[in-house]
Amino acid sequence: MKPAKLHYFKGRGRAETTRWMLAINNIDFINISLEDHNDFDNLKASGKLPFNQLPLLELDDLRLSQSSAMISFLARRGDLYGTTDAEAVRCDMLVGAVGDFNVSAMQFAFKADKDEASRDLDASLMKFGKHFEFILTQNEGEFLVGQKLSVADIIMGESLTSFIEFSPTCLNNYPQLKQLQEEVVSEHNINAYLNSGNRWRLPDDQYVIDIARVLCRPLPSHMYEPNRFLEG
Ligand SMILES: N[C@@H](CCC(=O)N[C@@H](CS)C(=O)NCC(=O)O)C(=O)O
Repeated sequence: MKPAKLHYFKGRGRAETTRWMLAINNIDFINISLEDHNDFDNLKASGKLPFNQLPLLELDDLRLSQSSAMISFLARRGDLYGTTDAEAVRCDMLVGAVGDFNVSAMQFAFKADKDEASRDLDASLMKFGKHFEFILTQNEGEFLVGQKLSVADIIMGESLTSFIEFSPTCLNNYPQLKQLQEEVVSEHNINAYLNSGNRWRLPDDQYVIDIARVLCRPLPSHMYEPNRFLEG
C-alpha cells in the first residue's frame, strides 16, 4: 500500500495530532514539507486543498483537510472512538478540551518572552489539569474514556509530551497525567514514530520563520526583519 502523504510546514503544529493518529494506526506516511510560497501556490493550484489550508492528508483515495476531521476519521479507523455513542462524544469533548489546553504549547515558539510563555503553560495546567486528573480518577486511572485506549488518550499524550519537553517538571503535581503520558509514549507504534525521522523537533525560531516564508506573512515583531517575507 502507498504511504499516506501529509502536507504541512517543516514542523509539528496542527499536523502533529494527525501524525500521532497515523502512528497509532500503524499507517505508513511521509511528511511533504512546503519550503516557500511557490510550493503553497502550487498546492492550491492543484485543487487538492478544499479550503486552501494546511495540513492536507492524502490517504488512500481521500484528501482530508481540517485536523479535527483527520483525528476523528483515524480514531474510527483504528477503533479508538470508545465503544458507545456516549463514549464517542466523551472522546470528542476531551479532544476539544485538549485543543484548548494545548494553545499555550502551540504559541510557545511564537512568543518573545519565554518566561511569559512558560507562565502560559503553567496557567493552562492550572486551568485544565485538575479536570483531566478528575476524569482519570473517576474512570479508575488508566484511560480517559471507557476501559481501553482511545483517541482521547493519544491526543492527551501528544499534548502532554510537548508540555514536558518545554517544561520537564510541569507534571509533577499531576501524577495520573504523568502516568498517562508515559503509557502513551511507550505504546509500540507511537514509540516507533517518536524515534523515526518523521518526528519534528520542538518548534523553535526556525519553525516560525519557515511558516512565515510559506504563508508570506510577518514574523513576530521581536524577530529580525519581521516583514522580510511580505510580498511587494
Ligand atoms: N482548523 C484548521 C485550521 C487550518 C489552518 O488555519 N491552517 C493554517 C496553517 S496552520 C493555514 O493553512 N493558513 C493559511 C490560510 O488559512 O490561508 C485545522 O485545524 O486544520
